[in-house]
Amino acid sequence: MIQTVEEQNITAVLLVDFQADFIEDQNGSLAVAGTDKAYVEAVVKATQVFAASGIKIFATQDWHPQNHMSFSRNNPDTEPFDVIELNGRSQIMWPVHCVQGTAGAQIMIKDALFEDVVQKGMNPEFDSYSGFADDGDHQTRLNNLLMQEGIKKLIVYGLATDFCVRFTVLDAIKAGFKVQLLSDLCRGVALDSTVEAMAEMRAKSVIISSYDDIRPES
Ligand code: VGL
Ligand code: ZN
Repeated sequence: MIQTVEEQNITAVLLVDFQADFIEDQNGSLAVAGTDKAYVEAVVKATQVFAASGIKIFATQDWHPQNHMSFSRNNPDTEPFDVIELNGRSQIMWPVHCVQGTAGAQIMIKDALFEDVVQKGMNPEFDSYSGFADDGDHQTRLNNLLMQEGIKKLIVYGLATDFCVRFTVLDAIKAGFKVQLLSDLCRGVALDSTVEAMAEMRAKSVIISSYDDIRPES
């Protein structure tokens, strides 16, 4: 529960990659299991309630060029979900997803609800699961933006628990933010990596709760 005005001012929601290509209900190209209509409605509703309560809402958006190296299509002799060595790192080969300007890249909540949307994954050479920085250590706008707004605590949910939520949350902790993860508003790509991601976040003092635990009065 957010109890005081002070707490409300330093707390923001960070909605991670809630985009059509990650959503079954939208026939997304990289649809995450369990992203059905009920899931989508729950995320939309929760975000509306947070916004109505005066909490600022920020979002990240996976925003790849056509030639992004994380796409299996751009790496000869690979299939989606293969893992290959690329520039000295291990890289999962993803189906083409969240291509800049396409319907699949769209966030499933109207823009007006967001204070700001931070795009990531634009450099074709680097993947960027984290909303804060890509695999080449190039920072996005996110940290400066949150600092400027005086944000100290983030309520995080979205997609996918074991990839972009996980690495965004871990970078948020590293940057000194308190993080509360709403696990009922997240879905993961695979069960084992989702279990691992939850354990890793919990070990870094991320508060794990459900939306019902903190739902503002409405
Ligand atoms: C994501 C895989 C590739 C995510 C983004 O949002 O979790 N996963 N790109
Ligand atoms: Zn991506």
